[in-house]
Amino acid sequence: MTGVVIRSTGSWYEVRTDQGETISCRLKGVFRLDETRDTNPVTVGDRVTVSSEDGDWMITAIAERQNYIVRASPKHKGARQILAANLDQCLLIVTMANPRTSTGFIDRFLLTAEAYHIPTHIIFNKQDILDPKGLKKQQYTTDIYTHIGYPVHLVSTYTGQGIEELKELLTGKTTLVAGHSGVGKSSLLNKLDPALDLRTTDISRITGKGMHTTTFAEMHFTAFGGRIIDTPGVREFGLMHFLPEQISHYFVEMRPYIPQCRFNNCMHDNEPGCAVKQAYLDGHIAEERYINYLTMMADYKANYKHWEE
Ligand SMILES: Nc1nc2c(ncn2[C@@H]2O[C@H](COP(=O)(O)OP(=O)(O)O)[C@@H](O)[C@H]2O)c(=O)[nH]1
Ligand SMILES: [Mg+2]
Ligand SMILES: [Zn+2]
Repeated sequence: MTGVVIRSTGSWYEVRTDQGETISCRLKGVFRLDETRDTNPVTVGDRVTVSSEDGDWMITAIAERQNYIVRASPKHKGARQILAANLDQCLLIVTMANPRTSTGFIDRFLLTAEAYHIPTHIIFNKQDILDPKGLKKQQYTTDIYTHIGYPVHLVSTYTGQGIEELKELLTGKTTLVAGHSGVGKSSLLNKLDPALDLRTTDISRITGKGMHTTTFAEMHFTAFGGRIIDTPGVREFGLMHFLPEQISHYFVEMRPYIPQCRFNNCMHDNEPGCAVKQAYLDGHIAEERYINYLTMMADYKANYKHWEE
């Protein structure tokens, strides 16, 4: 039998079979011996083959992934955790209200999504509580992203603003929903399909960015015909699986300038004849994006020693 992994706890995997039944499975030992740096050999969204052995369901084969999205493992330094596989698109949920999402976080997520060619929409939630200052900040930020081709949607799970539009976007697709804890991911999914009945956390109980109510990524089948993967509040996306010289290629607006740099190993910082920096100075690349790029490069240097090798 074949199906899709909808939830994984590390030792048990829930699989929704193509017949529409949900079964709990274990993983055949052979997959654990794999020489990978991944902390999880099977992830939500994986297409698998299952068979019954001595009354237990076992995953016996994993289909090749079309794509996947990863982060640095929060527990094991140097290892990576595959968050989800076989995605049609990502929704990055952010808000300029409480807890405000930084463009640094947005850009890290976009970098990962670009690297794996997964189209991403940015959803600005909590429209109902933005004050004039928040609205101004939001306008400034949405302009940056729409200008470089990322679709932006303004929504409120409280008033219902933008919800129908999102439903259309999700119908018939497998979508990863990501964003900090407290931005309203679970509330949004409940609004899209009340039958999901996901737990939400009162904002007053969310301290900083460390609170996680969703412990594991999980795929939901919605009434309107979409597959949605809800993820734990993702704090950080690690960069360790990228080469430093690749990073600028995943900043879409930098791409056309890169071939015009004087040195073909230009890192677009202080090298003479850098076309990317010139484009920034000429106002063709947003300051926040350029600064976030430099911050990521500095971060990379500080954290990954093989940089110099
Ligand atoms: N004002 C306002 N609050 C919201 C909105 N959506 C969610 N919230 C609140 O934000 C908090 C966190 O929501 P939750 O869905 O648990 O966030 P998650 O951690 O991203 O899943 C809860 O107190 C929600 O009631 C919204 O559109 N407007
Ligand atoms: Mg949640
Ligand atoms: Zn350059």
